[in-house]
Amino acid sequence: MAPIPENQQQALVSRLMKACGGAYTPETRRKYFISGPQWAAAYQGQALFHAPTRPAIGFEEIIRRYADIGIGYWATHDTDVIPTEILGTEGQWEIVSRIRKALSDHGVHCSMVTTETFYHAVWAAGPAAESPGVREYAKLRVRNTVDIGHELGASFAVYWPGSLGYFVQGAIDETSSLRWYADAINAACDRDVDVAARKNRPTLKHCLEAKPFEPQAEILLPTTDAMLAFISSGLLTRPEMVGVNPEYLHELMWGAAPRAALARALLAGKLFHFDINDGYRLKHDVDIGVGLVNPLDWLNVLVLLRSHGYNGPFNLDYKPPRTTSQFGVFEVSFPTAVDRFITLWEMAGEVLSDPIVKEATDALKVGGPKAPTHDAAAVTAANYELLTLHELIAHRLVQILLGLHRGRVFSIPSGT
Ligand code: 3MF
Ligand code: MG
Ligand code: MG
Repeated sequence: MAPIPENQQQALVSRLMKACGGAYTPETRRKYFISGPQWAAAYQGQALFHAPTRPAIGFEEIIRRYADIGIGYWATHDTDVIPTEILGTEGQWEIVSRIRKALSDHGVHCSMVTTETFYHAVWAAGPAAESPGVREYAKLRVRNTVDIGHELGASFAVYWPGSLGYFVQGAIDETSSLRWYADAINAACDRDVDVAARKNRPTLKHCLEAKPFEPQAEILLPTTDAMLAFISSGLLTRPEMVGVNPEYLHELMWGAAPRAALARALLAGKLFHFDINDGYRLKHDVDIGVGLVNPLDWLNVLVLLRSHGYNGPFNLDYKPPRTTSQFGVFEVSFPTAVDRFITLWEMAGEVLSDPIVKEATDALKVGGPKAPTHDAAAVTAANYELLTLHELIAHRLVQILLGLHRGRVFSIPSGT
């Protein structure tokens, strides 16, 4: 193959993208509660060891591009769109009204707002630092985000306390930090109750998002389970308003089974919001697009969520790779992420109605003949052969994932 001239490269990408097929229409994509974060599309490819690879891009263009793709919801940090210096001042409302216009021009809804409590130097010691001044500032910021959320018509507010922790131990008392962090969440909920009453809107769903490490070396609330314990610790004054926003990869990062972590949140009635992406166990937060690494695990996750009626947002909290161009972000990265999600979601529906999976799971639940309860050997024998169904079900799930349940087989060519 000859070198591809620069001015023919986008056309090549577009042609191969089309050849991939399997794309859903924007109308179909809009039927799912999929949200596109401002920060994901605006990510320029930078990191500690990486310079940016893409130009800056503003919210107006991102909202327009999301709308074209068929991503019907948008989410943002306060500082993704408003400079820190004018947050909480009159100046921010001019920007908020421009956002409202962009959203309404393109028929996109703001689903979620979140407060950035990790980037600016003011958070060097975290949002629940020893200094009362920093903590008052943190309250101002979360209250202000609640105000912005109501103004933009959001239903969810997310909190990721990734800087609630430390690099060196011994300088802070963790129990104080956790109490102070609860004070900030309480301030946000109190403000929400007031604003919601004034605007005649429902209160927001406040969602805590955990990540086991990064950016701090040690994080005080590192897992969704820790968040669930925090919610019921007695420190929150309105725990009924607070739930969780698990992120698929954040659970995988500490070695969890994301599906099991989600199940625990479902049981607690606290699964409000879900950040979707992919990556590897026990590695840093690589934020790869959903389904590119663990499609089988993703299928299983979605089977769980479908079977328990989860109806919250699926937030595309990933980072288009730094090898993807700005053109590629909107022509390849987002549409393919959305389409893999839709495919896996529909496949999960196929799993739930698959006669083999159904008969096997029903048989496991009904069990073998009644055996004397005190007799372990008899109870074992009564169910022994049925348990092979566990592996059979796992095989069936792979068949559904690979389309083999529709009869696709591979044969070895004769003569080899
Ligand atoms: C970091 C994250 C965050 C949170 C966001 C939402 C930048 O790993 O996942 O995204 O999702 O702050 O509040
Ligand atoms: Mg996230
Ligand atoms: Mg993340």
